[in-house]
Amino acid sequence: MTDVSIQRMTAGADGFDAALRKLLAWDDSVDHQVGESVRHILHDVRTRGDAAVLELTERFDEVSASQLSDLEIPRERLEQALANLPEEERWALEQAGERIRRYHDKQQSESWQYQESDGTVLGQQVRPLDRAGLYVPGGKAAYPSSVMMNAMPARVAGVGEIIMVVPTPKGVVNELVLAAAAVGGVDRVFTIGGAQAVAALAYGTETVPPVDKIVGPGNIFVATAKREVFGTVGIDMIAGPSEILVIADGRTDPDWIAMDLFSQAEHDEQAQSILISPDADYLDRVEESIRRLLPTMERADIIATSLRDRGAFIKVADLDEAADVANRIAPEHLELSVADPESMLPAIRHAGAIFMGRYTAEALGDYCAGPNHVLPTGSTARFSSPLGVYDFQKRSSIIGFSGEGASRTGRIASVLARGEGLTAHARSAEYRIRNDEQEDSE
Ligand code: HSO
Ligand code: ZN
Repeated sequence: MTDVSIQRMTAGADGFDAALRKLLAWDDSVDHQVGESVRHILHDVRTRGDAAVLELTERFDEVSASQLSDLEIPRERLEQALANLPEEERWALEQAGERIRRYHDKQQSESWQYQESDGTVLGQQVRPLDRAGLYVPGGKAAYPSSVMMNAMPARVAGVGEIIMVVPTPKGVVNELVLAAAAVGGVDRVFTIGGAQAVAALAYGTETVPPVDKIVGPGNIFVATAKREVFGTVGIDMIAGPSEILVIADGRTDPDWIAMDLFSQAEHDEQAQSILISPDADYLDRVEESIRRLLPTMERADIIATSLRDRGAFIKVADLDEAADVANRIAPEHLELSVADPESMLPAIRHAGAIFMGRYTAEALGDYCAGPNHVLPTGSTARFSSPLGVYDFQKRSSIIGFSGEGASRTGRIASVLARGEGLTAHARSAEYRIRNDEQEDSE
């Protein structure tokens, strides 16, 4: 039987602060060698375009083609992948897509304007990005759900064109990923990956059009490449390993909680699952469930390593203290497995997504609840938010002065500009100042 041990901590006890800091410590420093080779690849693609992408794809994925356009999957092929899925899978994908779209529709932000009494108009105009790039990992980390979670908000935002890249090592194509691209409304798909695909999206090649923002998860090479091209294009967050924090009042079936902890632990060895409860006996009972259920899991080894290396059970005095600890952790996913989650909600300040009550398994949020599953990890929920429609839109300020407004406000600008020693600014404003206070209404 797979052995498992999870460290126990008591909030407020001696050494708790240091232990918590150690638990959350996460080294995301980029390996020097990886940085070097990524920069080399970026430069190569930037200068040699298609030819470099083709060579690198042959080297890393063992896929060869005489021209890059041969690595594009036509849109009809995506629709075909969807149509050919087993009925049940297509149903689930479409249902999830529908729920995700409906939720994201709510995130539309409106342009606005207001008028001042002298006729001056000020406002903000919201516009979608022209083109977004979506990176999808190949192999075992290729999640169709992530394709939808990344594509859907872009589609809802009104992005002009969504370009997806997905490596197909040895030419193996994941049909579910293609089907999810169809549901998510992806426009073009290229079967390229790694830093070379990020470079192609950022700089453009003869065949791949340059995008304005790159989103989606990837391995260390992809993450490093995204960091490097940031500035040339926008990027989403750099996602760390999955995390779940469960606050339990001690009255949820311990098997449910054990499985909720497993559900993120099974993502990878570095994933983090933490349980907080005021009830010490309950922590024992969840541990018993873990011992009994773990051997039944396909990914038992990954789960055991994740729980041993990064998991924790934290005993608190009460639910108020639980909320305090949760805010310090600022988890990606927070389950409030308590009788009255609503009453705890005001105390929660930092969490990517909050799952309310015993019936709300985090796994539903990963697939089909509706909200996005691309969430801030590594305590970054302190300052960032789920991926959303707003990530694919930007705002322009609107400024329109009437003659009277320019005259009045120009006096302010003139004083401030002279204070900064910028005479052209000052005079530009002053030209429009009227000396006679007589009105006209242009
Ligand atoms: N829990 C992951 C997303 C995911 N889960 C995809 C299953 N498939 C994000 O932390
Ligand atoms: Zn998950």
